Amino acid sequence: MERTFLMIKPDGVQRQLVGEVIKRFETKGFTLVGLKFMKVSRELAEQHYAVHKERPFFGSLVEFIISAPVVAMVWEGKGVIASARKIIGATNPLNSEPGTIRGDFGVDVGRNLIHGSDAPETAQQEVSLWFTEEELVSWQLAVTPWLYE
Ligand code: DAT
Ligand code: MG
Repeated sequence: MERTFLMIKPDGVQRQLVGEVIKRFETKGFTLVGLKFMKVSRELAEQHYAVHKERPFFGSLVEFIISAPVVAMVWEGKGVIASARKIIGATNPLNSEPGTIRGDFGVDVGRNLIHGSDAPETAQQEVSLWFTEEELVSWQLAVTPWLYE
């Protein structure tokens, strides 16, 4: 079963959207397999966003991610990587469709509330960067037969 890494960024936590965000993934039918509330170290933030190292916003992005607590999560389900990106919405909240998390709650690209892995390879990398095997829980929702044919 596919897994993806999601992180509610400091703005999402400060805006008190943790429950709202988790609810959207729960009601969609995905399974939570990892969850932690944490302050992010500079080293982890830089590793996580290493692909953007040369971009002009890299410094402020890292400062922002380490500025206040985040919620790191791993979610599981059929097609969860691409589906989570759709639920999250476009990178710039002004371009995100209403009904998406960024479209419903954000206005600024530097305050877009949540991160989601963008592809199977990055999902795998990010899950193992943020979580140890022991921190991930393999379990099955009791409603599985009502979610999957
Ligand atoms: P996404 O988070 O949708 O995968 P990304 O990987 O292109 O977007 O960029 C990572 C984060 O960097 C993004 O969530 C917010 C920030 N960012 C991206 N483009 C930016 C820009 N032009 N100005 C400021 N911050 C930006
Ligand atoms: Mg990205």
